[in-house]
Amino acid sequence: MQRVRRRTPQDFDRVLSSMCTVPHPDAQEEAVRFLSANPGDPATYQTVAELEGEAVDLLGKIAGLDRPEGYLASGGTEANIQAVRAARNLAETDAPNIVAPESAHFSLTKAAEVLDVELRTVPVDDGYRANLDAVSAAVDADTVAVIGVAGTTEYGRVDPIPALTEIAHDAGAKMHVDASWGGFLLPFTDHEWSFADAPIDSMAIDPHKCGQAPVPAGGFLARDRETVDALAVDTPYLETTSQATLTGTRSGAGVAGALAAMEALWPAGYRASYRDQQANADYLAGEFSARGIDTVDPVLPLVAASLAPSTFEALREAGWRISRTATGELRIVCMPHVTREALASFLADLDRIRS
Ligand code: 0PR
Repeated sequence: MQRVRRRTPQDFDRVLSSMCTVPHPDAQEEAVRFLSANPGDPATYQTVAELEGEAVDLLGKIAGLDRPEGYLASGGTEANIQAVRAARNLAETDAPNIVAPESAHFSLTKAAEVLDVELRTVPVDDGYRANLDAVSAAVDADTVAVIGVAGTTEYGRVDPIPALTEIAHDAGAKMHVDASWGGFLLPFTDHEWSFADAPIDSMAIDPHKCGQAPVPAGGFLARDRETVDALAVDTPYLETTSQATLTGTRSGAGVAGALAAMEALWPAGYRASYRDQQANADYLAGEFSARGIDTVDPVLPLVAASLAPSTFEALREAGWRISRTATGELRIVCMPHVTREALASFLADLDRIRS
């Protein structure tokens, strides 16, 4: 019998700009056991469906919601699309729009395009957070949702969620929080971001980012059943007669892996990770500043700094997997796999290149 050739996946040693990370080992093992179960057909695959319920309950705990509705999505992109879709389906307008800060993830551009909703992006303030006056000016009677980001992709900033929620609800729109990246860090900070901090309607919160779960595991949470019902379509020939997810067949691995990671790490493990990640980001920002490099203060464990394009390219050549913000700054995401030693070695390469 011919054997399958084993390929070695890239290791994480020099990956500094990704929002994925090494999963918790037990979560990885658990994920493999559920690779063929399909939570998209919960009446047939009952075990994995139960696990999904438990995972949503735990996500609710993390996000400050007692009786959470929702499901495990493929990632933040799907959760954001679904939030916009639910808001559009519940609203009564022929010309729906959504309002989001320009710092919002590009998945909202996809959402607007596939759902035929107008995306109104508004400027951020000097601190890279949604400008409230600009949001107020952009909403109108056709606004179906306002989006705030709790942990932005480029600078790790947290939008003023309670104030945005007020603007959204005053306009008769839903409030969606994109905590895809920040959701597993923010419970250990003083930021106001969660269902407990403001009457938000829905949230994206991804176990496969800072939740240290295997990919794919995103989280879509809603305060009310109505939001999930607005997404349901009939599935006449399945054992389960309706489906609210965007994808059909889904990976049971995502569900089982996410639950295992959250059971292992919530809350003490995540708190310890957050502290280490933030300490690493503060260290890196301090080292950049000491070298006279303009650095954006890391509110969450994400450091942006101005580097000459030639230096950036030389670091890439040296094997570092790094990326840039839209305005060209180096961007380093201090995920759990990014160690102090790796950062020190990165700085040594930086010094060698700049000397
Ligand atoms: N919302 C926010 C705030 C995000 O940062 C991201 C992903 C998403 C939504 C979308 O999540 P999914 O990619 O799970 O659908 N931000 C990362 C980024 O664009 C995604 C990523 C992850 C990119 C790992 C590269 C990588 O190696 O940078």
